[in-house]
Amino acid sequence: MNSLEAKHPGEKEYLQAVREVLLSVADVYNEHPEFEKNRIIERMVEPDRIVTFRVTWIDDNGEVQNNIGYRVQFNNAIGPYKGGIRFHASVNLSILKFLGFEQTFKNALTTLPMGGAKGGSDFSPRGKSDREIMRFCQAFIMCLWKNLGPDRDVPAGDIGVGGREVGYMYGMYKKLVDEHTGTFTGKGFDFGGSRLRPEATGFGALYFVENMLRRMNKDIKGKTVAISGFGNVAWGAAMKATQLGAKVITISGPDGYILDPAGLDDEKINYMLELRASGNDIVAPYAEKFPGSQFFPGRKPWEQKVNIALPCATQNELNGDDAKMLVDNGVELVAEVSNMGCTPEAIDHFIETKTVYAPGKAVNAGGVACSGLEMTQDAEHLQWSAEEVDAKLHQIMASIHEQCVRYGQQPDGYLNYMKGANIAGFMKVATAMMQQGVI
Ligand code: 2IT
Repeated sequence: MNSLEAKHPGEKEYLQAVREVLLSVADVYNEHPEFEKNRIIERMVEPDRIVTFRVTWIDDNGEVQNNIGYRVQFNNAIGPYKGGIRFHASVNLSILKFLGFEQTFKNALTTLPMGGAKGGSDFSPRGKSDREIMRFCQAFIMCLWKNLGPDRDVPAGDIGVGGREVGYMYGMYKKLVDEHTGTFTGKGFDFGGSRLRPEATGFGALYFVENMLRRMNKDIKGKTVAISGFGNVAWGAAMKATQLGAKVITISGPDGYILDPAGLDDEKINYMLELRASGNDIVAPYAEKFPGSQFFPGRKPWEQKVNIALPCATQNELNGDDAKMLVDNGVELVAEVSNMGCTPEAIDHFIETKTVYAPGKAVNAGGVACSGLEMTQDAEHLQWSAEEVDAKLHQIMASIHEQCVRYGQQPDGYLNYMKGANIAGFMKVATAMMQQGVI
């Protein structure tokens, strides 16, 4: 950790993600001297390759715009590089390295053969026209396409990149290689996408939560749920939580959060899509549209008393003070759906108070798992029904939960999901690296 900090000063998200995993795996690492001998940790914490490029495009006023693009190909020990692309003003190398590192272990947990990667740009889709988004996506892929391929590196969406952006990027990719190889997941169903891919991250998270509750002899019906965010992940989570009989009482945006004591229903969940499509990145209009709900500007939903908390927005969105409020208010379960949604202080507080908490790399793995299923469908030139995909998603989430139990069970009966997920993911990648020699 010291040498990594010296080599990459200031990359705080990346160093945070690495520290969490290294602390979790210390014991098993020390049981395997062959890992140390082969410098497995030193090799695992550095990305295999980072591609960075200038993306130049022309806006609607005819002005030339420049952004920075990146692809971090982190680790391909267990399969082709796989992971999303993020378009957000905050994107930098530290954030993409943390995401690529997390993705490597998450993908290992899915049981599917996928390595880890992440990419993106500091391009902000906020307020951009459809044509501007298209031109940017095309310019981005013109810089990156040579590094991609169905058995090499398969991108997908993340924050700021949904079906529309994937369509524009894949369109340009396909034109350049002149082959329909499915080298992108989250594509539209009409050109090789998988059923349920848009819903998969949120649905998978709720299937994972059902497994957690089952172990506690509890039922999700009637539980109150706080969700943060209002993007694709929050949308899928709200829909499945509601279908399973829970009551979702919050969503949030960069401008604040909405409290809706009546709970979200189909109309309100659909309205989340409208809010997002507006491109303004705010949730305040929800309170004007649905009487009985209330907007709290500049605040986070974790101050509400709920049974279940599901961070679904972005990294470090739930800090130590938020964790204290949730625990003091008697929260029964916290499942991180965003990547690294909780700060180290928040996680420490959950573990110290024996609060049931599971990390993003386990809870949100349903998204990339469904991407893996999309790759399989593309490779066999078939498309499966929603029922078939949903059944596989259920199995995969149950398997991830089992892996957490296997490696995370503590002597006092507390299940440390973070430790379980980190060790299970680490062991799979480390074993694959060992078997492939020193490369
Ligand atoms: O964080 C994630 O797992 C994603 N953004 C989805 C990645 C993927 O390749 O589907």
